Amino acid sequence: MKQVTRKKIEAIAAEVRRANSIVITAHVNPDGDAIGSELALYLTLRKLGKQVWVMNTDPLPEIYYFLPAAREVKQVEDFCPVCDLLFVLDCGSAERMGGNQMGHCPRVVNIDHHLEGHTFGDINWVEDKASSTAEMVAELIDGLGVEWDVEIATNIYVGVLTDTGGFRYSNTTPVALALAGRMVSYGVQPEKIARALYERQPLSALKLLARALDSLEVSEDGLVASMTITRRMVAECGVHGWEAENFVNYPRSLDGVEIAILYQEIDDKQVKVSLRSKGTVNVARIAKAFSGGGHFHAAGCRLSGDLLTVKRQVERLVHQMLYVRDEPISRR
Ligand SMILES: [Mn+2]
Repeated sequence: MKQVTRKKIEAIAAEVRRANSIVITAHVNPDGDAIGSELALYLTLRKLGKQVWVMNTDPLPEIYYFLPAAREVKQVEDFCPVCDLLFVLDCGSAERMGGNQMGHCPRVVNIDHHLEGHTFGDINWVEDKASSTAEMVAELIDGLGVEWDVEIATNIYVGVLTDTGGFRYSNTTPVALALAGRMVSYGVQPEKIARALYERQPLSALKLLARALDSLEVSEDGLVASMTITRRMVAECGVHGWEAENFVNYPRSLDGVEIAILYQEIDDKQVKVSLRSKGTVNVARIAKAFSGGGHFHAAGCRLSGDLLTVKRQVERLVHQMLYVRDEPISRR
């Protein structure tokens, strides 16, 4: 372990020792890494006898209901925690927490692997080489000396698994794979988790996928592919509480595609945009330009405006990022 890492973990452990009441939160639209990290830390701090709450501004996607302690996650729209210590996980900026953000917590610890700002915590532990926040939380759990169990391990495993795209993205490092192996040694069953995450689609979601695939658009040079999900499509397919973000993997899977985009209409005024890159374009920069966040190869943001306006805005920026001089970046 690096010296800096050990120092950060020691400092965080000291904060934990001093605190009685602790709130854990993560970014808006929480994903598997955000939730897995929150719940693993929650279970760990409970074992240390702390009063702990997990609070998010957005609801927990149904797909994660199977996670140990998932029912402990509280959704609070006006997030304004009052506690001794606030943990902010997997969240590049205070704005990405949503709600009233910091609330009334004298101490804030921020643990993340995104590249962004991170100046909002009293302790900011940021490792952009970490595969996931879950990987960092696992190191913290070791540092706190709490005994591992299958519940904690399951949450960590899901964090690493989902943030590496099922061990496919470039952040699938030796450390990430070794950690996953270690979680399996604590009783995690990869087959069971893969089934829970990837093989439980409701029929309505598959119908929505068919509609979404019908909307597939590919740029003339084949480098950019996008799909669109309208509210009407969602209503007509009868989809409820289903997170369609993974559909972005279909345009991503096309041969030759560099950037894949999924547009999801939220309401009249808002569109959710998911971005994936297979090559040289940093989609986090695109998302950040629209106050979103993410990583080099996977990022997202929400834009105000109707679908057409939003598409035009995003496409303009994608075009700028993809083509420097006269030729595409990927062909240089
Ligand atoms: Mn993450």
